[in-house]
Amino acid sequence: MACTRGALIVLEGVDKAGKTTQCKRLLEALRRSGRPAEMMRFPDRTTAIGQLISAYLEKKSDLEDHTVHLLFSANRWELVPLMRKKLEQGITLIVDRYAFSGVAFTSAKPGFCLDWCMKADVGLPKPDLVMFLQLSPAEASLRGQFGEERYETGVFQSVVQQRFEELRKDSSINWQVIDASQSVEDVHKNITTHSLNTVDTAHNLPLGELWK
Ligand code: 2DT
Ligand code: MG
Repeated sequence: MACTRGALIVLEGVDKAGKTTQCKRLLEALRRSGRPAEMMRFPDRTTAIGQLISAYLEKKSDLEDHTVHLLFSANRWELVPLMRKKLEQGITLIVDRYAFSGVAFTSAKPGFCLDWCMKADVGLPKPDLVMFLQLSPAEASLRGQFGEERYETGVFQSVVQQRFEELRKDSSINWQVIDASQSVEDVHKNITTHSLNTVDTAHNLPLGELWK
């Protein structure tokens, strides 16, 4: 076989959509089916840059808005060599948030356009599949209160939701919208179907570059 790379699979969505739960379920399902897979999440709060981001999200520090945007992007770039290595080894990566969250969250702030926000992430490894877990603000609020971190308010999240909608118009990305109001099991089945198709076709395709 000429090429046996893993697939780059991203889960996106607003808070409370169930991304983390579904990433874990998908990881188990892929492994059970004999397909090597690992999970990653952004921000990765374990690196030096990630710790700056984490303190900002926990409101232990304040950072200028452009600066924090670039830190989120740098936090992805610093993991690119590792991501490429794993993908080349045939490991599928399941990623909890990626550049789409980066753009949706920053561009929900006053004075930021989608275009500026996308620039720093141009050229990142391009996901083979981006599943957007769709949940209305009304349904999200039924799942309980937001937490204490920055950005965790209903008003901000609804602007984020609109920005994601704009990003989903980009047909160069393989977006799949998943109805996250279904049961955990049904969402899982849906996500697994899309992912298996993607893993089994990615082998023959070169890894692309995001937004290029
Ligand atoms: P978690 O709750 O999933 O840890 O996310 N965010 C995330 C950004 O503003 N920019 C980014 O590039 C990324 C990846 C979304 C923490 C918060 O960080 C936001 C929620
Ligand atoms: Mg959170």
